[in-house]
Amino acid sequence: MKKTWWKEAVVYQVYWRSFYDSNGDGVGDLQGVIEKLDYIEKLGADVIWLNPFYESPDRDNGYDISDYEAVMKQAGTMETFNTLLEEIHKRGMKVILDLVVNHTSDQHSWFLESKSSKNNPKRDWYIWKDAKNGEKPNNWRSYFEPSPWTWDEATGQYYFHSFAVEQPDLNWKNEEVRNEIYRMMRSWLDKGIDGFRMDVINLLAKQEGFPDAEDPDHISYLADNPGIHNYLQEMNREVLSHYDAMTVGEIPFVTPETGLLYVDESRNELNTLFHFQIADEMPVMDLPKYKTIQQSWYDGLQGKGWNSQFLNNHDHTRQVTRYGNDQEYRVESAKLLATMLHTLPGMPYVYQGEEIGMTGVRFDSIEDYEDIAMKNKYKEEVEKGRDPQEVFESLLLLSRDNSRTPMQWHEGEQAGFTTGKPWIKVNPNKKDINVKQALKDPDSIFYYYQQLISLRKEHPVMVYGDFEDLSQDYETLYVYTRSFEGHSWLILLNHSNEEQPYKFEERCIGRPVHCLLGNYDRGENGLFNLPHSISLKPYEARI
Ligand code: TEU
Repeated sequence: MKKTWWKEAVVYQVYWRSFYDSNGDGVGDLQGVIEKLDYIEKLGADVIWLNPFYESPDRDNGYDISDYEAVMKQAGTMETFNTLLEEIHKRGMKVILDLVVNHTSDQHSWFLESKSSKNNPKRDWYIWKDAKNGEKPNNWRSYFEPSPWTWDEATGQYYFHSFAVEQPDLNWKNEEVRNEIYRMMRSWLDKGIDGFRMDVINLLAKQEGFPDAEDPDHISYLADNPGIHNYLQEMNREVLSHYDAMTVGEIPFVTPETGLLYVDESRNELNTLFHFQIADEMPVMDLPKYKTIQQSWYDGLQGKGWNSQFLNNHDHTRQVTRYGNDQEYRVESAKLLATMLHTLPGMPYVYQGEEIGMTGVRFDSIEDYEDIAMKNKYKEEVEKGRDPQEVFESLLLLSRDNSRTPMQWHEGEQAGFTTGKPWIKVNPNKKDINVKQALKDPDSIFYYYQQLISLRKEHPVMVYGDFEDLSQDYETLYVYTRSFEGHSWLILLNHSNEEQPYKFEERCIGRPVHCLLGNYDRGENGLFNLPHSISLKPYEARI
């Protein structure tokens, strides 16, 4: 496939409100990101993805935007953003912004106008429907609420929201809406940003007529509807094709077949995608399933489109807690997961704090949590009469706050995140897990990531190599090769807390190899011939 800068990049996700607070108000900010750019540069990341920092009432941590072209007070000012952009570029890095255009805030002036009367010129910018026999227009659920329909008393209609009540969906059928969004995108690109992470981008098109769902709890009816590819091709034609920008679509509920339609290079839509087959179908590590999902995406996209690799982000519990072992093998398993994500085909994403092995969190009470998804679900279930403690417990593992606690810079007050009171509590394990300590320890997870990232710069096999799984018969071992221009890498991963033997295939035995990187084996053995079998230590990873 054609070489491009973004295929070779490693992206570092900055959830700025939890990254570094420069002014002591308890919320991270863009100035804080500027002050920590040297840290990100030291890690070696090429691209920074910044979560939304636009003006917003902040009901869903910035994903409810009230002005796409202004900076939210807590984050800073447009001047701070301009400086940040300049400082990122000065260091040879790039930056992509979150594009949230499925919905706006209910405080956006467009929605306020739309809602003001049935004949307002912007009425059709959102999705309004009459009641059906005095009831809601259909039986659907929304992501964050029991129903996606909210009644507006003043104008006597329901409006539609895929997420919270405060996040009305835009009507993408309306050409004025599309043109206004394209104009806004161009204005950011003209400023010099390097691309977009596109929030739930496959939700833009809605099902014609909003028919009732057979299984209302399975909300896939919200996504991937007819018309979506016309919008994205139009967006590409009108905006993206005029810039050297990268795009990654957040695309829930797709398979490799439907996912390919978004990223097939010949279709001119998006560059790459986040699919959620792993996050949605694999609550804890299930390696055989993981391998099957990886294989199907590899087969589906091979030679046509580009994948992304991630196991956590601001919505998904930290990977070492969910898919590794955050207790006795925290360091080993964090390195193992990193080895895997950086050697599987696709762009690797590092979510802030992952590079020091930050873990999920368990606060004592629902009061300590901020996540609107969790809080709404808690309320809904408790109102049904369920036991509050039981509901609380059931929401802990996947609460989005698991990955939203402040970045742990050092062991002191508030982990060095803020001098004030943080908007969300710091994880009590800051004493053992923090940046200061990681930078002092040559064996730390941080330096392991640094090595992985620098290997990518030297070895195109890591980016463009063909993939072959050599471990279909193993439950807890993942062993595969990447091969490119006569050069082969062999990756061995033991996803268990017990030592595991692995037998090489006939064609591998005796081949000369050396260890490039490992979380136990540091390559001191030099060149050796592959034996018939080896034994991998708990959570051992080797390239
Ligand atoms: O997330 C959308 C979302 O909830 C899903 O993509 C989910 O992660 C996936 O289906 C797997 O279960 C985005 C943002 O990342 C999130 O923070 C926002 O709250 C949401 O959109 C609304 O803008």
